[in-house]
Amino acid sequence: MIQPIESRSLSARPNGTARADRLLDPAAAKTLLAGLAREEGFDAFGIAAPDSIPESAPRLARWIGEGAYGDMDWMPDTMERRSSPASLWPEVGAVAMLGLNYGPDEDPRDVLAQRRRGAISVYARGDDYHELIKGKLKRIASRFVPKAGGDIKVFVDTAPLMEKPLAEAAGLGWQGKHTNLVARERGSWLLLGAIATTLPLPPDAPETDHCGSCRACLDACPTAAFPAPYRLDARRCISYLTIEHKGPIPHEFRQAMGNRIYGCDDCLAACPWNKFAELGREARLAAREENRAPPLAELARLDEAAFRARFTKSPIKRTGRVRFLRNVLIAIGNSGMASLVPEAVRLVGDGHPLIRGAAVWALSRLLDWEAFTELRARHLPDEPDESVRAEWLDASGAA
Ligand code: B12
Ligand code: SF4
Ligand code: SF4
Repeated sequence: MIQPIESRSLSARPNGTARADRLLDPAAAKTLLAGLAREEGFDAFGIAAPDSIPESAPRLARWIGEGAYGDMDWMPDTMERRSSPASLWPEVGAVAMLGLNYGPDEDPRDVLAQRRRGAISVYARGDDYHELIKGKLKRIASRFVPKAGGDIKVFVDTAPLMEKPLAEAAGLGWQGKHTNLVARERGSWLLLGAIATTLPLPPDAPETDHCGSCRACLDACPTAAFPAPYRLDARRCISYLTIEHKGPIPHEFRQAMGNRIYGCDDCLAACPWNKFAELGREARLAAREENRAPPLAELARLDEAAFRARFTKSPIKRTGRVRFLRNVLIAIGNSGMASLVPEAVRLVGDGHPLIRGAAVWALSRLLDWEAFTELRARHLPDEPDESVRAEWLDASGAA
């Protein structure tokens, strides 16, 4: 997953120091790097040559041309540099791709049937992997450079680097029809990080596609977000809608969201290669108990301070209370639970229009016509925000 920060790349050596000479031959440097990656707990490692993904640039350009990035404006803004590692860093000699297995200890789809509870995607149930992987990569870099020489930059998710095609080129797995990397040894549950070096490390053989005629992930998607195999329209994806999208959730997707309040794992979990999945070994990525199936009522009561305290060190914190409560209210609207009405009624009076609008929609689904119109008469005349007024009026037809 992502966050709209330009780049998390960092140099392993202090600014201003002269470039280190090559101290090891490329094969020995690769062996050293692979060993350090293993010591830091990475489960997969491979090297991609900087020019190994020539087909990615036109595919990225097409994806952006179609507007599939939604309001993730940093995608078109960085397209040029994202197209290949050499556009991002002309001196790059090789890109090491590293994978961290985060295989869950339960089927993440089980919680989807528990309508008074929220579903948080597997990667977000523990600590934020960006910080975790960044720390690991920095430690590897600081041990590698003094012995092997060269310059180095590390990347986790947010830099303009196409991690999935590079990981495929490095032999870690292949980009499945759901567009994520799948590995024969562990299925879909792998988070990626990258180490770029000026050293010309010998590349690994790319992995080949093992999807065959399967289309389980495509059929599993609740919002039909795949216009074709291997292509995702982020605007329709619940992961994008619940994490990245800033405005109200488009009406078209609200029911399909069910109780998914942060990310979505349906296409990943559907993959038959997960039969080889193993439990993730990194304790900090393991699910916190309170994030497995949190009661929606409990989440709806989080004020700003409680939200920040509950999601310390979690990726959810970066999305913020407002968007998170918007998602919780959509799930409340889908719950069919009259017991959740008081939560939504209270949030109709929230200070933020995104929350008020989602609360109106939830109530339009949970209240009968009489109760809804009575509430509308109380709130609509004083509602200053155009989008919330529209929710009251739209919902009137539905209630
Ligand atoms: C933007 C982004 C998103 C967006 C868009 C996702 C997308 N598929 O593009 C949204 C918000 C939707 C998202 C969601 C998720 N994300 Co995300 N995301 C990214 C990010 C930052 C960039 C991805 C990107 O470049 N997209 C642009 C498109 C054009 O590139 P692409 O997906 O590689 O598309 C390729 C295919 O379409 C293919 N293609 C196109 N046409 C054709 C035709 C044929 C025949 C073939 C073979 C291929 C093909 O070529 C394209 C280029 O290689 C990466 C981190 C990074 N820096 O790479 C993480 C990343 C991809 N996300 C990740 C994760 C974990 C997720 C979620 C699972 C989180 C969740 N549980 O909610 C979901 C999965 C949704 C899904 N099915 O993709 C991981 C994936 C790890 C892995 N094993 O692959 C990454 C790598 C982060 C990380 N460092 O670990 N994400
Ligand atoms: S993450 Fe969910 S909504 Fe997004 S493509 Fe996969 S199944 Fe569809
Ligand atoms: S579910 Fe099937 S089509 Fe989708 S990535 Fe897995 S093997 Fe490929």
